[in-house]
Amino acid sequence: MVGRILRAMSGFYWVETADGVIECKLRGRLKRVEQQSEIAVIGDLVDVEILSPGHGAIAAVHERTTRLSRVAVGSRGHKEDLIVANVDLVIVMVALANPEFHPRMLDRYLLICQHNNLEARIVASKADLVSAAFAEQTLAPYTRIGYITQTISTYTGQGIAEVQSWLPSRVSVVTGKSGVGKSSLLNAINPDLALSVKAVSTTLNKGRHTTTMAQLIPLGNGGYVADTPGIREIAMWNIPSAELEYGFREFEPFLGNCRFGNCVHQNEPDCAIRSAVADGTISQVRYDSYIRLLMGEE
Ligand SMILES: Nc1nc2c(ncn2[C@@H]2O[C@H](COP(=O)(O)OP(=O)(O)O)[C@@H](O)[C@H]2O)c(=O)[nH]1
Ligand SMILES: [Mg+2]
Ligand SMILES: [Zn+2]
Repeated sequence: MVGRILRAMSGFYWVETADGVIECKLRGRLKRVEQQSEIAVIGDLVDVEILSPGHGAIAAVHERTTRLSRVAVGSRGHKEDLIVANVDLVIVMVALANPEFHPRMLDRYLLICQHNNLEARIVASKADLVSAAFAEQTLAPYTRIGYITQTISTYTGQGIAEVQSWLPSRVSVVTGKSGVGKSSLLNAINPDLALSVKAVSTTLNKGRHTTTMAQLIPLGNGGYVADTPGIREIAMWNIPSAELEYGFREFEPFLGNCRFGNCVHQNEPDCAIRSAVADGTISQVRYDSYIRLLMGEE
């Protein structure tokens, strides 16, 4: 029987099958195979053998179409830390206010998606706290380079139906810094979820980390969504500096046009990227993000 892993914890996997959700462990022989990355993660399609009602074993993991991963902290790119398999869409959430909008964080998430070859769309939340003009101006650098964006408010309901229309028949991941309203959005989309929504701590304006574990939620329309842990986990992702430029999709037409083949577009002469920034073809905000990431800054 084929199923999809919805949740994984301490060697147990909850697999959605035609017979309902089955609690599984891995077959011994799967565990013995040396792996470059996790053997099974949420989103994986697996073959399940039923052992007793509601219990089974994962006998095989199907080949993954896509993966959302980061490099394990400290290992400098040697071990892949896979978060979700078979992701079709990443919804990157940013708040327009409270916490204050920072392009750096958004660019970091977009970079991760670009690097994993995953489609990313941007949801800008808490539209009720800002003017429509501010929202539009904030998103302009992204719509201009082809990102689909949606401004929402879970308080007024603005934009929720649009985001909902993205979800059927695909696996989506909702990601973004803690406190931007991920759980609120998922609750608005599917009130049955009743995910916990915690107040943003006002002292530091740093969202609290309330979602502890990623899980895939079946929406009943062939769609699944995962509410992934926020910034602490995924923002540690480390991309080699030579590969950073590929994470910025608007750089692509200019790559290869610099005087030096190994140009990192920082202060080399005759740099095609820097001249595109100078004439406004590439946005200064995005270029600044690139430089910060190049310098290894948070
Ligand atoms: N003003 C405003 N606040 C929101 C909105 N959506 C969520 N919030 C608040 O933002 C805080 C964090 O929400 P939560 O869904 O827990 O964020 P998460 O950490 O990303 O899951 C809570 O206090 C919510 O009430 C919104 O559309 N407008
Ligand atoms: Mg949450
Ligand atoms: Zn250059």
